Amino acid sequence: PLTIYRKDYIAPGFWVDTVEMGFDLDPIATHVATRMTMRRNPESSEKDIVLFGESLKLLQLRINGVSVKKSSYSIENGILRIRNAPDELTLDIETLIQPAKNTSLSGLYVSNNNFFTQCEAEGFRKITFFPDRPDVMAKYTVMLRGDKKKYPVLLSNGNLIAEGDLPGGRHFAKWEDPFKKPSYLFALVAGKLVCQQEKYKLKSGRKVLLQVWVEDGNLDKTQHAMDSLKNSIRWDEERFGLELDLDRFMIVAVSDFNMGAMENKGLNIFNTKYVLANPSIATDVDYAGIESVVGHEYFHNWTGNRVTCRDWFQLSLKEGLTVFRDQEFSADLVGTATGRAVKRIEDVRLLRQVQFSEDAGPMAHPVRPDSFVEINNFYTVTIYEKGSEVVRMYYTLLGHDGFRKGMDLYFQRHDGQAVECDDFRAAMADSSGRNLKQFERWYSQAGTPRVKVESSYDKASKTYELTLSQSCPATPGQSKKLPFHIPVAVGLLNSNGKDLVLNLEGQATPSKATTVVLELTSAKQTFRFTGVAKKPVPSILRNFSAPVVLEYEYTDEELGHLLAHDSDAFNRWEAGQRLAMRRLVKLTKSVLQGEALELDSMFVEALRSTLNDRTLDPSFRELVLTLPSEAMVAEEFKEVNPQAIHQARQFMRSSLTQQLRADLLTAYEENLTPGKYSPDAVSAAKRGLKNLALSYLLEWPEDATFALAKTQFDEAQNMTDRLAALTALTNFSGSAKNAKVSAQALQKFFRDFKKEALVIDKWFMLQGTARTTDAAKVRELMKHPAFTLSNPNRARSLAFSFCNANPSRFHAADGSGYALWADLVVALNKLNPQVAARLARSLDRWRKYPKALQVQMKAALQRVADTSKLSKDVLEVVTKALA
Ligand code: HT7
Ligand code: ZN
Repeated sequence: PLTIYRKDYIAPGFWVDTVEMGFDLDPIATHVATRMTMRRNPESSEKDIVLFGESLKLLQLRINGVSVKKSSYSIENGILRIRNAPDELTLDIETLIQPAKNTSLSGLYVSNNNFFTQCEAEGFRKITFFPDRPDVMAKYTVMLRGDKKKYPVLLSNGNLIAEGDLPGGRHFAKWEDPFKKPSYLFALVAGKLVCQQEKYKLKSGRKVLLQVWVEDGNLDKTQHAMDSLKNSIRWDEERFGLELDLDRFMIVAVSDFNMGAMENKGLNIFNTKYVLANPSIATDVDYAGIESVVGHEYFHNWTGNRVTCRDWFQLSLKEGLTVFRDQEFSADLVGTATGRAVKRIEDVRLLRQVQFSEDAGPMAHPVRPDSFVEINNFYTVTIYEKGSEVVRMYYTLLGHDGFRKGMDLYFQRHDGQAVECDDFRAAMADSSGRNLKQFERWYSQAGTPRVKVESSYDKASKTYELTLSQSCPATPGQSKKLPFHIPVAVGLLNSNGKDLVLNLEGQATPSKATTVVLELTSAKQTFRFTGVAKKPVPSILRNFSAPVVLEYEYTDEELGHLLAHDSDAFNRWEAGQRLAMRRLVKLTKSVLQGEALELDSMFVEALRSTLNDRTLDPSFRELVLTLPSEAMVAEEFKEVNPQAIHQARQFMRSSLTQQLRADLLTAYEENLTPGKYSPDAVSAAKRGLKNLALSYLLEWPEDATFALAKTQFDEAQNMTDRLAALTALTNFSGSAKNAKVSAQALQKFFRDFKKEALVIDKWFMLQGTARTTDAAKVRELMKHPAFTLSNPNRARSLAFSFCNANPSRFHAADGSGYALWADLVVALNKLNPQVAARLARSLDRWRKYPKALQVQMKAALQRVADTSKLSKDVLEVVTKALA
């Protein structure tokens, strides 16, 4: 397949100023008429008009009203090229498309008889021939026509400027977007939908119309999305001085959607998963997800839409920055210091578990990639989550106000433009006067840097030295790395657990500072603290100040000290994770060597005192008690044995339960949240700790705790408690009688919620990740009438959850997991290449497994690679995995 390189960028040969579109909506054949005014770009080396198009039937092509002669244009490999065009022109194009046949969910498609579009990254070219690249920005006017009964609602970007009836039971709506935008932000929605709407007053006093559109029957599930939208609008005004620039802002929910949501100008389209919520169908995690995704898409209006990307290699310019903004939004909404830390811990957990693994595999790429085959494969955790960490490092280096100045300068310089990651870095550098040249390597070099720290204390001179050295492993196409500019936030604790006031030699530290940011820019550097009366315990990489792996030889005692006292809540949690990880690695080795398994009391007691510390927020206690996942443990091994890791972790969980039973029961009882459900942080935190305690309690086969879970399941007043109880019941390994009760609960759950698609997704997910579920069980579940691969949420709920989140079963020795994976990827490839390619990534790390598994994984990969009519999406993933 064709590889596209960043270095080959050339500016477009023609700019487009205005686009007028007319749609005659019909699921079988939609007629699209497009008129664009174009002018030559004198600065481009491209002389022709270059338009992209895919799966289109071209009906008409006219320049200034005259049909273009066959000899003046060509269509080859998805490119319509017109030669000898005048410098200024009006281009008319008519195309015919087939939305009902479009199962890729990119371009114009049909879901539950309604029309939706998804144009990012390159879906607009499935609607009409167009310079479908983000640096071509134009003003759009859109006329929608369709059957009034079937499609009573007709929406597009911007403002509604006309609507009315047409002959034959049809009607029209005309929309005008006052802002110029790239084609990937175009959207239309048509069908039977209803909305919750509200007039909202901006800080400036201007009133705007907010709407949340859903299918009939779902209006009782829109309030949280509406509240999240209002919170987002207010937050962007307050934190960044950014106002909503439209008079109308719409969110539409669709159940068939490839990703989470899409930031189309003024008409955000969302996966129902990130809109619909009420206490009986959505969990606390769902509520938090809705808040952050609504925020994310709204924040794109400035970081992505007003200032967009020059080309898709710059994707992290908008995505990394917008993830940083949505993370800060959620943290600010919780408000408390612990709440912020909890959010930070959750974000870092995702980064480490998924992005660090990506960075160590065959798809590793820089935050600003140098090449791709299929851009849809580059909507990755590296672009999003690592990209956000890169933005966060500016924030750490420049401080709160310094970062804000940088953002202000960025908008001042680039509003209305399509720019590069370098332009963002320049705004941060120029506004602060700091040299951020070396910082560029965070964009150009892939791989997770490792920072090794050594300490030495000199009693005579009362100095404490930290020597930091950095390295970065080779990644595909990048064998040697240059040093990064790494901010390492450090504090020192005395023997009472109190922070020392720091004096860093050669650096002016703010008076009374207890955390300093060391700037590591060379391969190796030593930092010296003076006036240190006694040997301290260092708290390094506070708040996870850089996306690196920190290596420091802490003793268990030091980790216990940090877990008990560190003023930096992130590192307090981190100390507990290090204690747990050390033991999980040791236990896994014991499993592999057939040795007896044991858990030491130091660790158990450290967790006991955290669990019982009522001065700590329940959400923080929950995180400390949550063991590193099996995937995280796997990262510690050169060769991974998923069953051994599973056994070791399960042993740790059941030993903890055995020893902490009384404490867990107390935590359970103290954190009940009777009364009306509220998703607020305090109540959610209580439920989180209570349900964690429940999941532990059921690790030890005992009728009494099983009954506790059963009662919670039967009496739950909300989905958080109901699902937690059902998960615990399903994973319980007790008597046959209990197993029957669990199975009945699972059936009841299905019956009670069979009309709620998002809940049925949970039902499949729970089974996909259940400890007893093997590939055969997944195949059986795939035959269930409620299962379909055509709906991405449903496919993810079973197939992805099994392949990505049930490692010990997926990696079964008989290769049944891999055979299932290959069947699924091949089946999905025909329906929806984007979703297929995501699933294809489950075998990225096949080289990390024992030989016997490697052979089977390689064969499965090869089987997929050899499939005929493989999409370039899947081909890129499996080719890179096999390379
Ligand atoms: N910017 C949006 C990305 C997106 C997307 C990309 C490829 C295919 C389908 C897609 N749906 C949404 C989402 C976001 O980051 O906000
Ligand atoms: Zn985004």
